[in-house]
Amino acid sequence: MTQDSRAKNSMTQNAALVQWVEECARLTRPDQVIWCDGSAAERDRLTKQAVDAGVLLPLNHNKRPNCYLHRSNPNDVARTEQLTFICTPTKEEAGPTNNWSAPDEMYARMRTMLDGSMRGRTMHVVPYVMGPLGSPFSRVGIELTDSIYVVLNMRIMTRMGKQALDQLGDSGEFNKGLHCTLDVNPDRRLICHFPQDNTIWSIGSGYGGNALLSKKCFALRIASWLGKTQGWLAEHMLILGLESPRGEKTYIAAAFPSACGKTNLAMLTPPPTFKDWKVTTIGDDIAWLRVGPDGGLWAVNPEAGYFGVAPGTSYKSNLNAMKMVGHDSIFTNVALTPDGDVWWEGMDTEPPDGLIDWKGDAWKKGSKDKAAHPNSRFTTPMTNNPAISPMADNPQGVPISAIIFGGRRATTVPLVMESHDWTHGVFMGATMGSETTAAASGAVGVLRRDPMAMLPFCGYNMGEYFGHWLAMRRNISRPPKIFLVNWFRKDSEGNFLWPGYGENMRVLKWIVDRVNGRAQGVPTPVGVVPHAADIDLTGLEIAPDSIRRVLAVNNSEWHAEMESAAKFFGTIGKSMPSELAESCRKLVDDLDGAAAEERPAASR
Ligand code: GTP
Ligand code: SPV
Ligand code: MN
Repeated sequence: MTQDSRAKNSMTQNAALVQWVEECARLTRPDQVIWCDGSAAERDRLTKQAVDAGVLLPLNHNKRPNCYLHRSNPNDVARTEQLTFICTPTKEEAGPTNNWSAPDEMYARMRTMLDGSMRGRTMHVVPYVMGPLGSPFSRVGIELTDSIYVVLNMRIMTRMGKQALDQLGDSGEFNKGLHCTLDVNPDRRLICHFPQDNTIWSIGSGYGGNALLSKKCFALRIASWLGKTQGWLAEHMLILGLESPRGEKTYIAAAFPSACGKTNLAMLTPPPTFKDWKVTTIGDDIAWLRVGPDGGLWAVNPEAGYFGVAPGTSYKSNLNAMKMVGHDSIFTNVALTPDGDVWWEGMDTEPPDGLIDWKGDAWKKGSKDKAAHPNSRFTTPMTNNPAISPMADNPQGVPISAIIFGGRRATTVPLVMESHDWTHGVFMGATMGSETTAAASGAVGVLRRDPMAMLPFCGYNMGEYFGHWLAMRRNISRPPKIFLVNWFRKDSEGNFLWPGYGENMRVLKWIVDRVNGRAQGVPTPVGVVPHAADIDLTGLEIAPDSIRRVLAVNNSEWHAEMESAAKFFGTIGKSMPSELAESCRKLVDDLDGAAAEERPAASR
């Protein structure tokens, strides 16, 4: 870097940072390099530029002030797991659940594609902090990107701009993210992580988790590895606060796979009979957890905004989400109404005449194609959320009393159950399964093992990850209780047995009561499951048969479940902790024992 260009950069004196930006610019050859300061003036300038370039479409500012619609390339509407790599020195470090490539080979391959790739474009330097400013949890990242859409989303999703450079100071410890849109061709799309270098290179996609490098790439894949080496956890978890009518506060973290209800649970509106309960949101997608001075587990949300699933969001299902996307939000791949507003499947209103679909084409009522893409999203600052917790920005985080794991399961898994202890809780998380959703490209509705909802996001060997979870217990003297939930169990006609959404408050109350030793449950081999009478169902119209079925533990289903879990454990190889394989065997024995007990005397 020349004396001259250093003098021109008034934003930072950080030599390591300036040198790295120079290096990336020499490789990609942008026409200009702009350092983002995060100011409102900068946002306005970039927004205008994006509108002029057709990247953003202004919505009706009377109906939805400061809101914009972005349509991505139809080949680029979800994360692409098959094109996502963990590049560690050995394949073993990435483990059998990740795509792996040797770092040198991947750098070389990508360097060829990045050579001169930003010619005619602007490189934006986006400094950001993950976690509350000044928090011991927080980490700084820098994303270099040629996409204005990415910059504007990063501005909402993170604490972005000068504040990040101030927090970084002279330190060379920052995540180095390089993102180049190229020509949005799936053949030239790669999302690559180099944990040992704290580096992410992402090319060929402009969408969500592929391109907003702060999110899944840094805050989960790289951070999970940092957590492993530094003794903390980076998880695909929402964080919520619950306040009982008596003022008792409980904080809960919950891991569900993509598009399985984190955003909805994080900001749920309790049903009328629970109106004196308060639910507040700390985070809706990612939690960083560490052991506090009190020996408990404390969590922060590293993000500052929500990148939420639009379809299914309505005043009825998620009032707070509808309110928060009323202004200052970016919508991606939703449908456009003739009066310049947004629409998606599952909204409260019928689709109006003259609707334009997510691709920009006229959409006809009754069409078999969706008007909004199933993975269409809103980007909204967390400060828009009417239910935001006063603790959302707390540098110390919040103390977690319960951890919930959950998947999308039509069968087998009851509405809720509690683990017997930490190891069993880790086992519950590790054996979790879920049906795939539109959040990643590929088939939807296919059951797969998705341990801790981290299958696509763990930046190192999954067996080591399980080991890290088990080992964390040694440092936690006051461990949270661990639960498994399932909002998605269905009857034989394919209808959900449980109404979900706000009604999930009833399950949260049982969990809070269990944490405080106040609620009953039935011990079963798979966990402690409430009786229908143990869950507060006042004011809920639900058939007694439905509640019985949603809570049922079926022995043969669980045998099949454990067979599948054991098979999955078998694929992990020698890093698989023996305690968990042992838990699996013990559970099968217990199931056999329970079945023998249940058998009527006559058949014995
Ligand atoms: P990511 O942002 O991809 O990580 O997703 P998420 O886990 O935050 O999921 P989200 O809350 O956005 O919900 C995904 C989909 O599941 C939406 O279409 C919701 O309407 C639906 N959903 C959420 N909660 C429930 C529930 O309790 N029951 C049912 N049946 N559907 C739900
Ligand atoms: C997810 O898929 O879990 C998301 C959306 O939260 S994305 O940012 O695309 O990863
Ligand atoms: Mn997610």
